[in-house]
Formats: sequence, structure tokens, C-alpha cells
Amino acid sequence: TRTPVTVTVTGAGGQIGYALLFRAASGQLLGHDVPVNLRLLEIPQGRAAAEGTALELQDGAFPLVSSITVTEDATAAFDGVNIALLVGARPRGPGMERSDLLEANGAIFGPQGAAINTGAASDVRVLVVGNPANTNALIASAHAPDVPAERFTAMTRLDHNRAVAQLAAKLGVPVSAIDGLIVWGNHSASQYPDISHATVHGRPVTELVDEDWLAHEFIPRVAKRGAEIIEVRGSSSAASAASAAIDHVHDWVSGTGERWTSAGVVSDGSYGVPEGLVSSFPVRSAGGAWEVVQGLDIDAFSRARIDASVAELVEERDAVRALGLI
Ligand code: NAX
Repeated sequence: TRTPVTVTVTGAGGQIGYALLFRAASGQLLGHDVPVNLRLLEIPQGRAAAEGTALELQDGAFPLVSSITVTEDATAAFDGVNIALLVGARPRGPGMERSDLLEANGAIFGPQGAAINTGAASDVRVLVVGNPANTNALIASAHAPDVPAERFTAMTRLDHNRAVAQLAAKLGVPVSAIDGLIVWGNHSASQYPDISHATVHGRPVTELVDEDWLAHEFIPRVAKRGAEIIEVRGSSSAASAASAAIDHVHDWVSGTGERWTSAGVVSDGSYGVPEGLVSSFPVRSAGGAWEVVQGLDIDAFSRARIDASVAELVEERDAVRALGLI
């Protein structure tokens, strides 16, 4: 029998946590032969909800679940952690400026990064879902100097999956027929879903759609999909976000083969994205590590959009630097 993998979910009492934990328990995160220790981290306000989720997890009688722990102590939650899913974050409240938001999240992701630095297993992999996800990942990483920066990632997979699904619907093909789609930049309205390298059944997508649809329907629809879900569903995306988190970690650990996906990873300077920013790139995973797909031609249309989203990441980085959070 295999040693259990320790998976810590923060914000475990929230709606994404509720969807995510059941999929991790069932084997969809790490594989159907990998037992898991589930650690649920919450703050006092979310504790009861997390306890309830833990009871339901128990009632799932999942053969792969070795243990379930609920805690409010980040040090205990991240002790020996292999997979850290940082979902809990401080949402923007009424009258809150961006700097207030960044500061409130710095107070969460700084200490959590430090707890990961102290206690995590040497193979720890971190996915930040809580917004602003890219900059929260940067903050956590800055507080974990002993953990390689490339182990801190931010989730843009939901944006990627939304873009694939919209394109598949437009072309009337299954999602599996599409490859080479990219989400660049920040997980925010400035993100750039890029079809210029995408193929459908191996054929370039650019031959099949026009620029007007691209600029005026596809890009804004993907970027504003979160708002559309809130409008229709009455609350923000939860199961689809959890599903994307499962995809991200699954692909990171198990590999993508030749197919591409998108992930927020620390920039090595590729494609003109300043080194050290956590930005979304086209990626593959091999040997348990993300690698940025290199050598793509970037046309003027794409360049302008990538630069705009990266400029926002630079602003966020400068703001958290000025606040002393990194
Ligand atoms: P919920 O409000 O349902 O749950 C968040 C939970 O986090 C709450 O139970 C809260 O008590 C807990 N929490 C807050 N601070 C904490 C801390 N310091 N330690 C542990 N737990 C803490 O939000 P939910 O809908 O689950 O969304 C969670 C986060 O995901 C939000 O920041 C949201 O903006 C973000 N999202 C990110 C997405 C992405 O693609 N990267 C998409 C979905 C989602 O909007």
C-alpha cells in the first residue's frame, strides 16, 4: 500500500472547498490508487461549515481517505503537506480600496507561506485559488524562501477551461478536439484568452473564426464569465472552480504529454513577462514540473493584450512591495 499524500485545503468551509474536497477524496486529484490525508484549514467564522464538510466526507466512506482533520492552525495544517490548495481569501468588501484588499490578503498568504516554508514536505506543490490569485501566490512564495518559487502557482485553469468550452461550442466540436489554447497574464478581467495557436482536429482555429467574433464575443465572454455565472446562478462559480483546481494539480503531478494547458507560474522572463511575476502562460507538465511552451510567435494583437494584463500584474506586485508584503 502507498503512503498517503497530505492535501491541505484552506477555506475548506467555503463553497469551492465543499466541491473540491469530495473530488480529492474520490481519487480524481491524485489518482485512484493514491490514499490521502485531508486537512481542512479555516478561520473561526468558517469552522462549523468545515466541520460539517468533514462529517459528510466521513459519510462518503471513501476508500482512499486515510484521515480528515479540521483546524484553525496554519502550522498544523501545513505540517508535512504535499499538496496545498489555498482557496480561502479575503473578498473585497464595501468601500475597500485595492490596497486594502492586497493588505488583507497579505495578512493571510504571508503567514500561510511561512507555515509552508517551515513544515511542508520537500515535494510540496501549492496552488493558489483565492483572489487576487497571482499576487497572493507571489506573497506566499516570498514568505517561503526555502521552497523553490516554481512550486507556487496560481489558478488560471478555470479561465482556460471556459475558453476551450466556448470555442468548442462555437465550432460545434467536442472539447477534446481543441488544443493549443492559451490564457495569458492575470486571473482578472485583463486576462487574454489567445486562440492564435489553437487547433481543432489539428487545423488552425484562426481559419475558422473571424476577428470580430474573437475581439467582441469570445475574449470578453471568457473574461467576464465569472460575472455571468453570478448573474445566472446567484452565487459565484464553485464546482467549475473546484474542477479546474483538480485539473491543475492532476496535470501538474501526472503530466500533460504533448498537450498544452494554462497555469499561473513564476516567470523566467519568457515572452517578455518580467522575471518573478506569477503570470499565466502556455504550459506542459513533465516529470512533476510545469514548463512554459517556448518559441511561439506573438502577433501585434496578442502582444498588446499580453502586455496590458502583465502591466496589471506589475502594478499589483509594486503595490504589495510598497506595503512591505513581499
Ligand atoms: P467562500 O466565501 O465560499 O469560502 C471562502 C472560505 O475561506 C470561507 O469559509 C472563509 O471562512 C475561509 N477563509 C477566509 N480566510 C481564511 C484563512 N485565512 N484561512 C483559512 N480559511 C479562510 O468563497 P469561495 O467561493 O469558495 O471562493 C474562494 C476564493 O476563490 C475567493 O477568493 C474567490 O475569489 C476565488 N476564486 C478564484 C477563481 C480562480 O479562477 N482563481 C475562480 C473561483 C473563485 O472566484
